[in-house]
Amino acid sequence: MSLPNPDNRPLLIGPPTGPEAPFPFRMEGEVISGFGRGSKELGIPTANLPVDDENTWIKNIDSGIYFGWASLKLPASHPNSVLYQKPPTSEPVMMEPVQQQQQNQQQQQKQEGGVESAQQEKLVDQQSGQWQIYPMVMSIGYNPFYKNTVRSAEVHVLGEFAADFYGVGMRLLITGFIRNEKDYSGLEALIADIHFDCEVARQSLARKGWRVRELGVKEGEEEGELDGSWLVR
Ligand code: ADP
Ligand code: RBF
Ligand code: MG
Repeated sequence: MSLPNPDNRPLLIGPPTGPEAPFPFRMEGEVISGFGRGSKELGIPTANLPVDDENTWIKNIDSGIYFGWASLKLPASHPNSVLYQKPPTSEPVMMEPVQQQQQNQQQQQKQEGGVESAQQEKLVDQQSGQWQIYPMVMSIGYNPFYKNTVRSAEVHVLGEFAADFYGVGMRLLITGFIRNEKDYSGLEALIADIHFDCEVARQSLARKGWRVRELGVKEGEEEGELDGSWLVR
């Protein structure tokens, strides 16, 4: 793929051997609502993390655009979860009698239990989630283009999601710094730069010194050498 690159930015950050000190950084939080500016409509949804006073990491990190790995603890009910099982459709499906009996029982229990058991189910669902790793780009700072007065931390996960994941636990392994935040004369230039950031992350992280071991080996690839165990613990 060839992207417009008017500023002649490099596509690879750092040496092939892997992240350089002080990287990698670790961060963790639950995905919250952001500014609601319609980043999703621009094709660049960003999962926001809380930036409060207790979160000392955010105070101590320079503003800018970073890249690395994100891990999401997707509940089994999320369509992208590896544990996800499609809900029964309205079409009649053939079922084994025992399975049918169990399902009827479960449905009845749900009706009898009311709100309390629905909450219980949500809790169990969140606990039963499984960490899933994706490459990511993130922005930390004041978004000069929007002149924010509060500092934010937002992550664009490089993956396709069939549903939102607000409230889900997210862990980050930040492997490097891409660039400073910029102001732009128009939205298009901002979007073009973000698309380039995504490509920088994809290509930089594809190198074996930067790929986390926990992703396993894909055909034609060497095993990653970066320790990502914290992302799935
Ligand atoms: P908000 O202003 O609430 O952050 P966005 O338009 O930035 O709204 O959308 C962010 C939400 O979109 C995330 O919280 C997440 O639930 C969902 N989402 C879907 N795909 C992605 C993705 N690839 N990266 C980040 N968030 C995504
Ligand atoms: N906002 C800025 O004002 N300046 C930037 O240079 C900038 N770079 C970004 C890079 C990435 C990878 C991401 C995910 C966001 C960036 N943002 C930046 C934040 C952006 O303005 C915000 O996500 C908007 O909501 C997008 O419409
Ligand atoms: Mg957002």
